[in-house]
Amino acid sequence: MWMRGGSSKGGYFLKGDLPAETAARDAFLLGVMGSPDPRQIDGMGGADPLTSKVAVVSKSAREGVDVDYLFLQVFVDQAIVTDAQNCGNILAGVGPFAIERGLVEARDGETRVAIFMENTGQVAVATVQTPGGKVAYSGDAAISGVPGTAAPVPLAFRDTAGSSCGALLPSGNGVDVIDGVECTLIDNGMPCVIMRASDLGITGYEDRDTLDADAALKARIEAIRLQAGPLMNLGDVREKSVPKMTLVAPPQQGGAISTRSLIPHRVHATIGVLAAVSVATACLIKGSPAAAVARVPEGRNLTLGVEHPTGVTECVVTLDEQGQPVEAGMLRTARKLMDGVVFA
Ligand code: NQM
Repeated sequence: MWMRGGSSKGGYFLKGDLPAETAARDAFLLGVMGSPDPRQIDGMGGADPLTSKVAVVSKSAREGVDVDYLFLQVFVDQAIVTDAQNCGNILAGVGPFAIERGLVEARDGETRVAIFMENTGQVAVATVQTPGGKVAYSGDAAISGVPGTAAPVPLAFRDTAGSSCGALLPSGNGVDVIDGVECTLIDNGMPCVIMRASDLGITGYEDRDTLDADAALKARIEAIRLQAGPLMNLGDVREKSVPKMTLVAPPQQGGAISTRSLIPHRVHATIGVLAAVSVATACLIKGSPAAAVARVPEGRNLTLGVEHPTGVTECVVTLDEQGQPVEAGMLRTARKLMDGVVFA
């Protein structure tokens, strides 16, 4: 099934329909997407990392969990398929897909689907609109980066701190200096390196194409990323899609912070779901580059607007009594685009 999940798009497969062996599965998926090729002309991929994504879904044997979800990023112009990151946008389509395929029984009204995210080992809960026991895709919810409105799919995350890196701040510091640039190395669901845009000589309000065309800036950011990888317990990240690189600036649209994200080599049209949660969390770390530019409300249940090139993504972060993040939530939507047979 091909679906839009949040502001991403990709193929959703039942695990049992794919080759069991990893190399054969990856070769099949590269063929499906038409990679490696910058245009992905011979496949389903949309010549953009945001539309070259795969969800592999199966019924879960875990207590209290409905389905297991493995996210795979199929690189556009390299023959790489990686499970080294999670994806909270593609996650938004997993609940509807699981119901459509009969892995989860729908209730009349709405159906809660507990999803084990295999990439990082946490559970997310998606609430899917199911009037009359059927998935509804149309509705009134709007998310930035997607035209029009659709049925809401709220997502709730718990225990995402250190999902891939073992700790919220894997280097043990709120701020590290790499190549003379202050960085926060953080993982609250997505490993991210957060830097002040002004420290890299830009405003942080440039559009996607302008930043994508700046080869010197991208080379400087990649040099920082390769050094951050080992500090974040991610090892050699040359062939990995993490950590994501986020440039921050003061908010301009009433949100908490403005962002431009590289995922990690192309500039994101918006920002990833879990990346937004990680950036929102970084705003709460005293002395960090994000905190220096952010406007953060008071309280323990915080709605933080993360501004990006095409709008604002609102995250809700709940803190415990010690001020540590314990839960995060975000509104997404999803849409079934096509159900059929794909050829590799
Ligand atoms: O951060 C893109 C996306 C993502 C990831 C990426 C995501 C997340 O927007 O949870 O959703 O960072 O590669 O789809």
